[in-house]
Amino acid sequence: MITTLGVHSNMLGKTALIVVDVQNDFMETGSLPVPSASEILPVVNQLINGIKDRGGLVVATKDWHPPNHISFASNTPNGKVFETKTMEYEGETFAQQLWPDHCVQNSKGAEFTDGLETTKFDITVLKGSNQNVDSYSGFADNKYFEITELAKHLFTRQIETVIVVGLAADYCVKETALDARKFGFRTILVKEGTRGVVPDNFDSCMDDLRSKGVQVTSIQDQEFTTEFLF
Ligand code: VGL
Ligand code: ZN
Repeated sequence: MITTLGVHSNMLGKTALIVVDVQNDFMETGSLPVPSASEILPVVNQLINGIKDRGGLVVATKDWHPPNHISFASNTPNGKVFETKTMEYEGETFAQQLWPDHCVQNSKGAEFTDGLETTKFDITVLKGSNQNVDSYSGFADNKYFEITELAKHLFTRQIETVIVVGLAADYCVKETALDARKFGFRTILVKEGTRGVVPDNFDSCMDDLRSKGVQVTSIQDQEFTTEFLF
């Protein structure tokens, strides 16, 4: 690994960027559109290049559902998109929000969106593949039946700081950031690098994350760019 002298050298290699679910189905023309999703792309790419150039790890997640997934309204009798249903699996009862079919394994909608710097990704973590339980976080399913290999990769690399961006702010980005905190990482969310399914809830979502120990920052913040980008 290349190291440089000076104030930045203490972070080299210790930072991971997690790019959450920047997939066609979450873009404006996708099946589960996040308003203004494509606006995040320049910021996400800047972070991918910046973190990568400085020896950090770049990880992407993909929502990766089988066609019969529990979260699809089409798989629940009388299920309506956006309503919440009570589900049961492995003796646990839980609320499950219903969604349009999205990110079906190997479909076009599940592909990373054009314009994303995917060649820089070190690792892609798939989630949501268990038919019976949803997985918003890149670290684990919503009921913690199983964790993904994401934490193992971060621990193997002795990552200390995790920067989270992607889609959607109010679901998968939020839960990924909260789990990053729970797994012990300093966790930073770059607000220009994410958008919410429900834009009106964006500010309260950021407040909630802050109250739980996630640092919410701006790509304009000098302290942030000095530490991680330049
Ligand atoms: C997501 C809803 C359902 C997300 C994934 O990536 O935020 N939201 N599946
Ligand atoms: Zn999903």
